[in-house]
Amino acid sequence: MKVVHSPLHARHDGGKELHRGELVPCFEMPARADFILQALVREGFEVSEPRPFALESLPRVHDAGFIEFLRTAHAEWRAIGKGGFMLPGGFPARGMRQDRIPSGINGRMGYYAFDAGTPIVEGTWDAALAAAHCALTAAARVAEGERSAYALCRPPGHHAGQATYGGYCFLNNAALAAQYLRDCGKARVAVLDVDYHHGNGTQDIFWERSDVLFVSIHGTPETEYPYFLGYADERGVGAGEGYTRNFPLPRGTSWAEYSTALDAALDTLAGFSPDALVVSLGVDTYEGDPISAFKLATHHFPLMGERLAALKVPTVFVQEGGYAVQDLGVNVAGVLKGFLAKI
Ligand code: 6XA
Ligand code: ZN
Repeated sequence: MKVVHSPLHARHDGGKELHRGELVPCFEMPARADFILQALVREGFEVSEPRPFALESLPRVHDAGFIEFLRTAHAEWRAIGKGGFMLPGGFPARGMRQDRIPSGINGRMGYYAFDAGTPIVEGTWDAALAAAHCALTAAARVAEGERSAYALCRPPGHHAGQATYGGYCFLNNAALAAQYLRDCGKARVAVLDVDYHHGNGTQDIFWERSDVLFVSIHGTPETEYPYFLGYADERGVGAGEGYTRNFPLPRGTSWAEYSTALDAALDTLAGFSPDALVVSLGVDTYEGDPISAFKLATHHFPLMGERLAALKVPTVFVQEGGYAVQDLGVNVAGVLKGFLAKI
């Protein structure tokens, strides 16, 4: 399995986030990707840089105005005399207008953001675009016949919706990979999201579609971020009805309960007979994760990889969350090695 990685990820750095009432340094930091890369190189994985893609590959998934906002946001911020990181201070909540996009940069930031935990810095666009290109390159490799590929995406992507950013995510790398596979002729594409947090953005993007199945196992939104999506009764609408499936689990979930939910998710995936699979691979389900509350141990990650291999579907792995920085590499490598052992 080849690894796709871009050093440009490091351009997204230096922000603070509003975390449980305090402004703290971001948990989503460049060292995350460095530790994963080191572990994968140590394990003998071959690493390459992403291929170039036209900007036109993004509007297949994201709104054009949203893309333009992300591309120019920090330059506009600097143009009003500001520097450093940008965080929004107001959102179009219930009872407010959703149909007017403010022209000022502060209002426009609040229009597109859904939290105050996702700072934009000068290099954010370069890093987010490079991450999207990593995911598209991994998808291209699988479309060209490779059994699997891994995109070391940073910043992550699964919270980014059609026209929203948040949860450290700007462009939805997994959704872009899934759409790319569709555009290459894979008729049925499944996305399995195993990150601790619900992939609200991916769900939003494919909500009304039957050609992309979205399945997610995650901490219940009753108590866990992103709080407002990810319940079991969300199943898609219109043509998409039945093509979204959520498996929310309580804080403290250990491997035994997780494994049962994983079996149910895999049954759902197998029932769809996908031509390709995209795995949103967050390893913040790890017991040592500083912002999450499941209890998976390092030795459980290879078991997850083995189960994914049993689907026997060409698979693109896309990196999402995971903040126990020192242990990220071994946990990610564990999933990939477990997968490779069983194909
Ligand atoms: C709130 C927590 C964001 C969670 C990000 C994540 N600042 N998503 O890991 O998968
Ligand atoms: Zn997460």
